[in-house]
Amino acid sequence: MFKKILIANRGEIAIRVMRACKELDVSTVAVYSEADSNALFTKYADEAYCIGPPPSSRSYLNIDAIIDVAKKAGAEAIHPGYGFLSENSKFASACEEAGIRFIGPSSEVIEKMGSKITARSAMIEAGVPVVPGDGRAVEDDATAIEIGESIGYPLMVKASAGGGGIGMKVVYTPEELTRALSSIRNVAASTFGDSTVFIEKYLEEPRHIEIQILADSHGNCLYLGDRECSIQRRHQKLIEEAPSPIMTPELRKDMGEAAVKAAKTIGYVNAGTVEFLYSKGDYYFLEVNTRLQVEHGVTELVTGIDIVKQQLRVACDEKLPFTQDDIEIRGSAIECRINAEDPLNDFAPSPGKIRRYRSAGGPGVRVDSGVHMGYVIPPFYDSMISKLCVWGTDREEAIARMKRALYEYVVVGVQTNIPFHRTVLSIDAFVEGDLTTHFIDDHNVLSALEKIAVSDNQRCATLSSALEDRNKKIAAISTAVGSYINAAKRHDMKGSDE
Ligand code: MV4
Repeated sequence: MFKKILIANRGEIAIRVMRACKELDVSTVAVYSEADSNALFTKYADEAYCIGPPPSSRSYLNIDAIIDVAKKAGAEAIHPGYGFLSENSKFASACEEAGIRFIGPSSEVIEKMGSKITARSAMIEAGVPVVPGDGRAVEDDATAIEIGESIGYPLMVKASAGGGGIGMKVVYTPEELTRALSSIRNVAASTFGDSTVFIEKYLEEPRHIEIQILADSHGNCLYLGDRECSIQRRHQKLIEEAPSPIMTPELRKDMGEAAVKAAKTIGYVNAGTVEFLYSKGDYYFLEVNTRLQVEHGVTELVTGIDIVKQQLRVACDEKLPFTQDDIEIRGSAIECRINAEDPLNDFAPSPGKIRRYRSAGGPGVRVDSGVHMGYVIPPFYDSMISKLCVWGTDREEAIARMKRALYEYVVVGVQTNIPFHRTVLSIDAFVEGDLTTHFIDDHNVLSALEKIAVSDNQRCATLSSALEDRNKKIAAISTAVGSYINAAKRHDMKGSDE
């Protein structure tokens, strides 16, 4: 095992990786921006180095500065977390050239999967189903119209370098197609520096289902089951779960084996995710995420496997300690991403000081966070405060636990999307597992949310004013126990016989 690694990330995921290091007795090196000098992850690390000013372009994306620190500190490997440089093939190759292990797949694999056209053709080669379409780059309008005719409308025009919902457009008629092509080309050229586009059939109300894979450098590759991530807003996932409510042992085996075939075909090593769209009984390859994902925790809860520890093991060429037959899916896990954002103001980020904070706990609850009471959320990065995960023996218990955990969670000082989660969990279609990527629009979640958010805000205001008055001690206790203390009916039995 490595003696020391650098974590090229911040917040909860930096802590998540360092927790695995602590258990494996690996020393940790943090890098941080000037905005994060007091953040928890810098204190959790054994060593921490400031690498630049707050904007990520000048700190968390500064490849040279990070490699310099790794060399200076004697780190043998770098874990990139998610986001930032995690899927940057230039970063992976810079590590390789500096003699530092990149904890992830090779730079070639990252680069190959970064192009949707290359990824798509690799999947066809592996025999994995892809969305009906034309895998070639579209050069001119006449060819596009021909391709459109053969696939049938509606279509989706996608940038080959696209990601995060940027560089794609739905097209319903041939008239719209030419305009969509040039608009996506322009967006792709300015955002990704690559104007290559291709055309696929548009799937109207799919589910987003992904397979977690794990591969070592000895040719062993296995799948750790599935996750469903259909509940998302503007390409931001908000609720994820494992397994998908529609999953059967047969479908899991089918999709899992497809994902493993895909991974073996491209020479994948380390943890990764193969994303699929699922529609009307069929599944179609979408893309490969060559990193540890935000939602890996729900897979850990249902498999009992610590994915980050396995990432470290396979990165130093150890063999996977289990086979596919050892992998069992037990119970059901759900994750709600708790973000500092205002659900009553179009989910605008709500940075600032967390004045009172108490996370949920108790049976089956896992919270991964990088914050604490008194912490000031900086405005420069994403707005995630924590990942609230629950496990239950079945989906019904997991939902009940998540509702209970959301009830316990207290955050005062910044707005959060907790009311959003409470709303979704109260919708019958969610409870029935009837999910699609259009769930939020289809079920009027945002209008139902308004009522819940207003009443939650009142609860927070009561708690927060109690904190200001002379009765500080009681207020402190009630924060420690949670705002729900205000909801309890209290009876004084003094003087009665019992
Ligand atoms: C699609 C699609 C429907 N048909 N491709 C969104 C992110 C990008 N990586 C691919 N995406 C989609 N591709 C075809 N041919 C619908 C989406 C999509 C989506 C996919 C997964 C999760 C949420 C989504 C929300 C809107 C659209």
